[in-house]
Amino acid sequence: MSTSITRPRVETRPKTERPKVYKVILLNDDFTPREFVVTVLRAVFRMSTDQALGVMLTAHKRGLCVVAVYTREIAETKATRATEMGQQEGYPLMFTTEPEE
Ligand code: TYC
Repeated sequence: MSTSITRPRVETRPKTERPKVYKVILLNDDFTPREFVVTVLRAVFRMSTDQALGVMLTAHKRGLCVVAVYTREIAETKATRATEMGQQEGYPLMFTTEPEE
């Protein structure tokens, strides 16, 4: 009688999938006061005043600035909340989201 040996199959395929992340992008406009943009960045994205000033000035000079990167739901919630803070004051302040490559 022959004896057969069964070895466990070993999974060698590397797992390369990463959770998709989304950028929150701040767009410049000509009407929202600089100080208000800083207030929104501090409140919604929990930035220090220095960080918020840097992001606001980058958007002001270049037209836009990546604020932060999150999972899709968090990115969309924060972009909506931040945009709505501007709308409540009658400002055209706009945050958008975009998947990161
Ligand atoms: N450009 C605005 C101003 O001069 C300030 C501002 C900066 C508005 C960044 C939006 O994303 C922004 N009052």
